[in-house]
Amino acid sequence: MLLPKMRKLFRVWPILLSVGVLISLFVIWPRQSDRSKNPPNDPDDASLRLLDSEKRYMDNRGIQVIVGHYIGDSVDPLQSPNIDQDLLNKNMFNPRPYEGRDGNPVMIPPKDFVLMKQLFQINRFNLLASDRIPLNRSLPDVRKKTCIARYSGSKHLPSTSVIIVFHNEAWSTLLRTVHSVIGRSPRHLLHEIILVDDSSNREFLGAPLDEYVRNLEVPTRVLRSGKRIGLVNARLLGAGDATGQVLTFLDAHCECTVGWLEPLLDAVAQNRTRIVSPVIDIINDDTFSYTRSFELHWGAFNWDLHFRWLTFGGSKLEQRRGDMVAPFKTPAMAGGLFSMNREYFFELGGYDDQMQIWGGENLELSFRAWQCGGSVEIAPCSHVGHLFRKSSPYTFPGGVGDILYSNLARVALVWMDEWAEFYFKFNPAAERLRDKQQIRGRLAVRERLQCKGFEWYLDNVWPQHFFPKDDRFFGKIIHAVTGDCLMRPVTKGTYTQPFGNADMEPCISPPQLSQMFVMTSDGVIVTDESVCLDAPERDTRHEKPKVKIMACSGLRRQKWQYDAKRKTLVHLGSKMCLQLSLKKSDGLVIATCNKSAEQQWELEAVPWK
Ligand SMILES: *[C@@H]1O[C@H](CO)[C@@H](O)[C@H](O)[C@H]1NC(C)=O
Ligand SMILES: *[C@@H]1O[C@H](CO)[C@@H](O)[C@H](O)[C@H]1NC(C)=O
Ligand SMILES: *[C@@H]1O[C@H](CO)[C@@H](O)[C@H](O)[C@H]1NC(C)=O
Ligand SMILES: [Mn+2]
Repeated sequence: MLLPKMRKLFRVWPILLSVGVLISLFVIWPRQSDRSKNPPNDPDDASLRLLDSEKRYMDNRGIQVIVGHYIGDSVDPLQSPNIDQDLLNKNMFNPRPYEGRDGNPVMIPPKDFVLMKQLFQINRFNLLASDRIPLNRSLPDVRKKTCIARYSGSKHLPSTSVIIVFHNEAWSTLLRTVHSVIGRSPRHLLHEIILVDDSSNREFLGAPLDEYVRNLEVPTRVLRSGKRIGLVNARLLGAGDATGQVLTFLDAHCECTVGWLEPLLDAVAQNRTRIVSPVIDIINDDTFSYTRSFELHWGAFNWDLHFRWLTFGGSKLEQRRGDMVAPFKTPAMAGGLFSMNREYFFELGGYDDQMQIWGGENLELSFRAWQCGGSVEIAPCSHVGHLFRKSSPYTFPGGVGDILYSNLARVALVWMDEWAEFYFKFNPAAERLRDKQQIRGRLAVRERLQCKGFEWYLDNVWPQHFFPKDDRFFGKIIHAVTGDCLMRPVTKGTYTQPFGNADMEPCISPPQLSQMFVMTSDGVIVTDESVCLDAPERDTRHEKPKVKIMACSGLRRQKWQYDAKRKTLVHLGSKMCLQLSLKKSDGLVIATCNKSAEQQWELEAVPWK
């Protein structure tokens, strides 16, 4: 889901470690010269390590955002006048035995830079590098020892159909996906591989591909959609043709690591209503180096319904200490890579076939699964690399906006009850498309399965959520003297921090989400993107410690109490009061409570539905 808004991902973001220690990291844009290091070779060390290549895919909490994006094609004739049809139709796959071995970066010599840059335009990744890497390159075994032990038994597991949808994907990335599946899955667990061609026009993806897959050692076939039908319908086409007990969906530019499949199938075998995703590692789009990513992220979404990775907060991490390798539940999945029981896929209503191209289908399936009795989980022992691109221009008629917002409007209308109103109220782009949606068929699915409501989902699946609710405050936090509104740090330009010093600005009308805060019944002041009003419990250096907006930690330093009579916001950890220091332009601080007007605040509720 690379939306224009989400292109803001590649920035300088700090990250909050689970213990609440803040470490600021700075993004260094990888150049051909700064080679990413090898993946960490001691995967048993669960501490969070971030390599250069990893940092640029971070969202605002320092966590990578998966792009459930399947379009290989990105050639804009205006931007790339030197790319013609002959070049596009040429398969330039030209492997060298040792390139990319063990997931190492490919070094392109300077003499090839011009060609490299030209070919980069075709798929928005370094095609020259990809085409030099063998289809069966080796990758490091990134598993923890406990993972190897857990899945070593020759238990009986169901077999899977692997479904890979593509549109104008490069030969080398597509077939490296296929070969990594074949080479790193126990043969008896692979029922078949189904490639679904969503109307590609590259010549090499036609008859030559049919010919190539005929000789593979696992039954593999190519289904052709005939016309452009989009990710959701292409996946439905593949699923309808599959006969394995389990369906496993992969993007067309992945590389599976050893042991990737067993944890997914084992989880589905234990409970057929589970939808299980692997941990998504990173294939660098410049060098094709392989980087293991942190295992304990879980997926959710922000107020705009954009997918986000979140880290385990303190107590949630504690719960996991007992078993760090078992699959864990997640409110939402990234969407590109997952396994589920085939019959259950259809029982649960397949996909919403009126969703176009891509975007939103991951949330739709996540909500549907949870609200209708299933679950969405991540198997931390399963690792699959995914090629993340810095940019994915969109070449579908109608533009990315309308397609995405139509899809999200459908998700909201069918599954989110009153929270749909919240979404539409603050997202005019989706509101505009709301009345165009025919959703009767999907509401019938919800009815047939007697699914629970969105409130149940928020309370039970994602109790840490930051959405408004009737039992919490939602609205503006206004300073009594200046009349200004508390803001979350907004993003300006490409490199901005989503959190930092809390800021005050004139209140905007009509109300904007950047000035909206939720105050929960246990005193957390939180806003979109799961960032919280934060102050130190004890600061020996400063008489008036600064107040910041930081990733929510669940710690006492982020708990507040509003005294409606005195109009003060008392910081529970320090017993001090939130103060806007006007004279010395200290900004927002906490200071000893003293009834001064600088410490007075109005909480102005804003209707959200
Ligand atoms: C890849 O395949 C080639 C040709 O079949 C073979 O020589 C090579 O050893 C294989 N490499 C790996 C890492 O398996
Ligand atoms: C399967 O998972 C669902 C959803 O988490 C749960 O309600 C159900 O009890 C589980 N079934 C079994 C047999 O464990
Ligand atoms: C409260 O403290 C501030 C400095 O922190 C001071 O400027 C102000 O005069 C005090 N107000 C009262 C009412 O004591
Ligand atoms: Mn992808």
